[in-house]
Amino acid sequence: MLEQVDIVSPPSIATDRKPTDGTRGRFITFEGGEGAGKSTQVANLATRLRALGLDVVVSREPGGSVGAEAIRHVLLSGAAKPLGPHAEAILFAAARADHMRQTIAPALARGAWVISDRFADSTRIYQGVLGNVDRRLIARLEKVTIGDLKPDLTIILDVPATQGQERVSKRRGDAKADRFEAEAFDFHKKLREAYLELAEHEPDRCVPVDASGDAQSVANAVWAVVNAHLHPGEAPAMLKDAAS
Ligand code: Z5A
Repeated sequence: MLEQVDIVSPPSIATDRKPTDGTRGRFITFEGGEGAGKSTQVANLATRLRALGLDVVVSREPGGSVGAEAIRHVLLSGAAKPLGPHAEAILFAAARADHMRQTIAPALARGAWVISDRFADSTRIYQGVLGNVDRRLIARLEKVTIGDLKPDLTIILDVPATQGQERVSKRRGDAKADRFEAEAFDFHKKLREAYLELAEHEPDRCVPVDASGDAQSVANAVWAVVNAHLHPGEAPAMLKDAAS
């Protein structure tokens, strides 16, 4: 049945500008398990890029646009959990489609550097690998939501599951765990393995960074990776001009 689905490209989500044409901005995503330090490192990288005069848009998933933030609430509250991982994958994709259209594509088209705290790899790993959702469905959802506008660089922050969980529970205090934080320890261990496997399969785009050290040393390691892959200091003047 899946084979009969006719997939059409999404109506031009600004995919007319390719990553290498020199005018489109750059798209960086952060991935990893809970407590890996994604939000911390996204903020740090944004500060460093802005210091170079670049136009930087920070976003997150699920969320990053009005429609996607509404879906985020449904997903993280656990309201969609009884519907099963297939339905959750579709909801994450619906949120991503809005995020792409409203936030990411317009920012890249004007030459901004977009940094997203999680993106499509989270669906591949959480719903695909851990939720056992058919990978063909995941691939097709990806095709209709992001088209050719793939991240230029994905940084996978890698910490042992115990360390990530300790950070999250320290931050949470007495508050209730959300839908995904509440998963068992084994889930978080498999999550880490799945991300490392992804990095092995897509080494040109996905770079694992040891995130077990203090926030500053991780930030330095992230900065080294971004410089090696995307050379922000040498960004064409037109990309920098977009910030002024
Ligand atoms: N999900 C999905 O299933 N499918 C999808 O397609 C997408 C998402 C897009 C979103 O949760 C959930 O949705 C997520 C996957 C699922 N699962 N969960 N839970 P979220 O957005 O609420 O949370 P998160 O993405 O998992 O991130 P997080 O838990 O907030 O962690 P983080 O962003 O990686 O870390 P942080 O907020 O930067 O830091 C956590 C704490 O550790 C904080 O107190 C920091 O001050 C501290 N920290 C950070 N770095 C360090 C270092 N280096 N040393 C010590 N302490 C540190």
